[in-house]
Amino acid sequence: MADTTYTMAHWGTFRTEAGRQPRLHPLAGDPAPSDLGLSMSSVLSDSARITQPMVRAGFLSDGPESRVRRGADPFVPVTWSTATRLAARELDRVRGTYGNRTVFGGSYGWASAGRFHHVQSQLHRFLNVAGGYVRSVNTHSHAAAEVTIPHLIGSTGGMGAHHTPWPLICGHTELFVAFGGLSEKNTQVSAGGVAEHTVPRWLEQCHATGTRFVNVSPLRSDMAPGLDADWLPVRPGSDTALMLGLAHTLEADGLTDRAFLASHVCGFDRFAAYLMGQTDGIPKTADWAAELCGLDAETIRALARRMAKKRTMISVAWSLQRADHGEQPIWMAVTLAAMLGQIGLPGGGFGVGYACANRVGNVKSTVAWSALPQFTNPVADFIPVARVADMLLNPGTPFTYNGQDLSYPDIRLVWWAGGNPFHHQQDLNKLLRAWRCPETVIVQDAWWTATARHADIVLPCTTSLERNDLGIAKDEPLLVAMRQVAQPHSQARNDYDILAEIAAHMDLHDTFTEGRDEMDWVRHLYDTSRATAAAKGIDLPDFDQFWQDGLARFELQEEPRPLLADFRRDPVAHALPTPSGRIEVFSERVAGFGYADCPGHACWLPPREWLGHNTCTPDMLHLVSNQPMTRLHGQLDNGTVSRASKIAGREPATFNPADAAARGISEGDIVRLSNARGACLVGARLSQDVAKGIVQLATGAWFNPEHPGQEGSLDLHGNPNILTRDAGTSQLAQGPIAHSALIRAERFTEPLPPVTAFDPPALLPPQS
Ligand SMILES: Nc1nc2c(c(=O)[nH]1)N[C@H]1C(S)=C(S)[C@@H](COP(=O)(O)OP(=O)(O)OC[C@H]3O[C@@H](n4cnc5c(=O)[nH]c(N)nc54)[C@H](O)[C@@H]3O)O[C@H]1N2
Ligand SMILES: Nc1nc2c(c(=O)[nH]1)N[C@H]1C(S)=C(S)[C@@H](COP(=O)(O)OP(=O)(O)OC[C@H]3O[C@@H](n4cnc5c(=O)[nH]c(N)nc54)[C@H](O)[C@@H]3O)O[C@H]1N2
Ligand SMILES: [Mo]
Repeated sequence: MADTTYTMAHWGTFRTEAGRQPRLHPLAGDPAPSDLGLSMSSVLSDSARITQPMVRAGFLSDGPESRVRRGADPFVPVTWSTATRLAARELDRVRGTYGNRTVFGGSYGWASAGRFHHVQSQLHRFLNVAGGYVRSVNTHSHAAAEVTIPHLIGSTGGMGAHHTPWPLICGHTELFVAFGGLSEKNTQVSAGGVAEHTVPRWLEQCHATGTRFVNVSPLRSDMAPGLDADWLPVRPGSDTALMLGLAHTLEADGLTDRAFLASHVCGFDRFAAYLMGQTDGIPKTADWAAELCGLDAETIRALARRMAKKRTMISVAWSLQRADHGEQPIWMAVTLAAMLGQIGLPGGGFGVGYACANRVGNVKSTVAWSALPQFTNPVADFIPVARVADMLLNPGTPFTYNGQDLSYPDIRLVWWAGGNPFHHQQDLNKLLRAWRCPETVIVQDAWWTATARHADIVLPCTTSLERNDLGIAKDEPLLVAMRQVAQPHSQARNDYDILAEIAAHMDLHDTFTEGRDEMDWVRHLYDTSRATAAAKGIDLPDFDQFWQDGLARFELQEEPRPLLADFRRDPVAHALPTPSGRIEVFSERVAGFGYADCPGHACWLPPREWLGHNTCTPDMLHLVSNQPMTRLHGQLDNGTVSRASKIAGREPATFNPADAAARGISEGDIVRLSNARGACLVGARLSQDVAKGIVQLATGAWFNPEHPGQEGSLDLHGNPNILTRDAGTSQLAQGPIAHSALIRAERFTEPLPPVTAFDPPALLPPQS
């Protein structure tokens, strides 16, 4: 056997040294390894690790009747046999009594890297074998963009499927206008794994070859200092107005590319009538925009003229569409890019998500790597992912989604594995209320996350270092043999073995496993991937060689191509799969849905909560709850890197010094952030990099209510979702709106309750 082993995580590939606390070293050649890997071994056997299966005490004694005590009850440690039988019994009871349309298995979340142990794939496979489940569609990351972009260009190109890649930005893009910045902290990760962290190097190269950057963001730190960017501290939620002001300047100055509009675009006249004020009497001038977005009109006009003169990339971070009316900045960015007429040219056009993950902007690989097959789901019902609390609270209530009139299913059993809704969902007090509705909640996780604490049956799983898997990073030329380097902690089991045992209790074992164990599956997924790659001319070693070598590198075959290059070249032969075959600046189809909150073209619809609202008072601040530098969402918050960043154990929140001074807040103070929805404690940091009127609090501090299970409880640790609003972006996409929230901040002078997020909940003696 080889003595060098490797693991792949969402935050990078590492060489591993086995041991009780395995050591991890970044992959040789990774130009910008992420510190997150340093946390991995520190959380393997920490106090937050779940040691054995657990059942909520009230559930054991009183069953579903006790569900109001979820989150407050202590847990009883039980044997695996008891836990898996109980889970099987509950699923059988619920599907037998009410049918599979009452089982929610959406189970959204990032889980872990690795093709086989991707737990959502396993859970969905298991639930499909057991008759199906209600699923969720789209992502928390970019739901509004996922739904909007296909109406505009007929695919998710420029958002997920394909971007104009870095090699065509570098050396071509003269002006890179980044709405929401290009935050290098976010390039530490990619869903499914990273081989090499290449974005910082690409950005440096672009800068060195003459690309000029504009950082349109409330945070100066959303762009690396080395890029010498112009900083336009836009008022959050107003980018659409700013882009309209830019568009108006182009029109007024005769800078719109009429020829491109005539040959490639549908419905510009309908939009132009709105832009110029013919439909509503309000011309969307730079002066009009300046009032709304907090920049001066001359800056807006100058930027528009610069954009028309230069090869310009219009980049929109995913954050902009995780906001009220999140469809609009996306639609408006595509509209603006269409007016500039550079779509399809190297370095021009638009892109949604540059620097939001390491992968975005890589040359797209066409190899379809194998994943665990899930069978088919006999249940058709679904919800847009962020509507989970609405679903649980309002069974039978109608809702709209992308032109469809649907209604919320009546959920009796929730099964969550590989995600953490008590991290990711907006308005945690509302989620807590919603979470009391289902009869049964089953959670698989390795740690006592807030979601595990709000479960009835808790099934502790292994982590990547404790099992064998196949690592493949999308659009990167590396396969990783993820060989086990640590023994499973305490009684933790692989999710696969947990589900296989539950399936056995339901006489579904063989269908679920197809007779394969862990290594059979890893080998099978590798062999089928190898065959797919071979068909594309990529030669990979056989499995035994690969497993011994630990890594398989290859050459990516694809040429870098600008987004929509063929369509640009020949818009007839390469017509887009939109109704008109063109870029739909006006969409007859979306207009036909009749949604007042998302009409047929981009427009300014003020957020219900923002600094420009007439009910907004000077004591309010806009909450930017962006992605954390020190962890992945809630993952690794218990690790060394994240813990080192805390202030008196609380999540740091960064204020502009003037806002802090006005509230008597100094660096290091404990501060209470609050609004009508909830309150939390944070540690204060002060920085001029944060625009006035803004407080920045990263997501992911484990929710730590002072009185667990009680609505309205103070969160002691600094989870922003106790403050954010849970509503859909619009009737079109129903995406989450985490970035549209106002709060108040005050020094916290009461005795400071300790943070207990990383301690296990109260446990009763084990059941024998
Ligand atoms: N306020 C605010 N909220 C946000 C956002 C925001 O910008 N602001 N962003 C949103 C976005 S973009 C996202 S993607 C979501 C992320 O939300 P999530 O994806 O739910 O967050 P994670 O912390 O990654 O949750 C993954 C969970 O899976 C567990 N896990 C890992 N590996 C395994 C495994 O092998 N088996 C099992 N059973 N469990 C495993 C981890 O321990 C962790 O608890 O948050 C959203 N929430
Ligand atoms: N280290 C690390 N990296 C991550 C993640 C993580 O948890 N940790 N999560 C990953 C995931 S799941 C995703 S989806 C991506 C998310 O990628 P993004 O959605 O781009 O990430 P955010 O950090 O939420 O937002 C980026 C910046 O947008 C700015 N912003 C917020 N509101 C506005 C606005 O109204 N206008 C403008 N112009 N700017 C605004 C904020 O200043 C913020 O810093 O990141 C990924 N990368
Ligand atoms: Mo995300």
